[in-house]
Amino acid sequence: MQVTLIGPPYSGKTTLFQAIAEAGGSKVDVSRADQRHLAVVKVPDERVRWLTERYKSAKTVPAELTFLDLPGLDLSDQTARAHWRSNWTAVRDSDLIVMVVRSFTSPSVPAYRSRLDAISDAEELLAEMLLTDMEQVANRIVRLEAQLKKPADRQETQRELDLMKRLGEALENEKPIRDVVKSQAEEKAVKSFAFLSLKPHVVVLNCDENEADLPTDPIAGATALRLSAKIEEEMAQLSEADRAEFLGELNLAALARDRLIQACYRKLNLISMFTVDYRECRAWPLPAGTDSLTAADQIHSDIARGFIRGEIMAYEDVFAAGGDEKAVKAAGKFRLEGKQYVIKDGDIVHFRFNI
Ligand SMILES: Nc1nc2c(ncn2[C@@H]2O[C@H](COP(=O)(O)OP(=O)(O)OP(=O)(O)O)[C@@H](O)[C@H]2O)c(=O)[nH]1
Ligand SMILES: [Mg+2]
Repeated sequence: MQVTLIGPPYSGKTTLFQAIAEAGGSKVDVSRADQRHLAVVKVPDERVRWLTERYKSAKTVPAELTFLDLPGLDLSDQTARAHWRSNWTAVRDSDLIVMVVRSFTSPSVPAYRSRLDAISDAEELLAEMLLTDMEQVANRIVRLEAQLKKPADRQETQRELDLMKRLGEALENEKPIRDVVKSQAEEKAVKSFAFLSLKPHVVVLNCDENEADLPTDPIAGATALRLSAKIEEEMAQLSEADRAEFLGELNLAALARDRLIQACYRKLNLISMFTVDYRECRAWPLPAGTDSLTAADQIHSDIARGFIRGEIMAYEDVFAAGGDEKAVKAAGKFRLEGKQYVIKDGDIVHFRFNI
């Protein structure tokens, strides 16, 4: 799963990206602002840490997300805007969009459009995404209308044309495609276009240090998070111990970057299933609603092929019992589930199989 950071110039995308990338243990070269940056990041999860310790697992494999940092999108300059257009392809290839908008004050960093207005910046980005989708829809309509003149597949062409016209109308009324596509058939019909306004998005308000960590109302209908990219980046450079001290001084419970990565994970509708023994503790990212058989197949196709039962315990129950599996069993909280059981976030599983 890929998360892409977009935003106006100098909003702090790369600064935030560096802090995020550090969570993956990867050093990234961000020396060129006009380049794309990519990092695979470990999703922070206290449960994985606890399970590794409890089962003395030799290896830990957390869930991962890929983050992509794109150059700033300057909509105030038509040449820059046109130049940036090729980047939309990368955004289309991603699963989630994080819009980073500036709300920090700094005399040394030029303000986008010579003002500081994070909400307008986010709205402007959204409007640009709708416009980009609209162009795509309009092009498709022209093609379909031409196709309609030919005898083949008229019914299907007409059906798609009707759908595209409906999408076009919604976009003109400033509605995202997400709000229009209802049925599974329609979802399938639009999937290959990878429309921007069909993707989930999160807004990050990059604000001054003293305003970080405050709760925020949704912006333009999207989940919003406040943080200071600068603090995050500085903290990412520190050792674990220094970081804890620094967090304490700033009265912060956790790194905002961790909250952001977790928010992305949730927004992608992913849950974590765990497998754990002395060899390995692993978090498996699964789309919410995944059944046991599909989950087993993720681990190994043989396990799905010879599936017998899933032995399931909830992390919460194991944690509450201090890791004493016998106590969990005695309390009737150890379950055997079939192929259709829907895996829940935090389920610790062991699949029995026979091939
Ligand atoms: N004071 C302050 N400065 C910041 C913050 N975040 C970023 N900056 C500064 O703003 C400038 C731009 O930061 P970048 O992270 O490069 O911004 P960007 O969005 O990647 O910029 P482009 O990729 O060129 O669009 C740098 O000088 C940063 O040090 C912040 O939270 N507070
Ligand atoms: Mg940048």
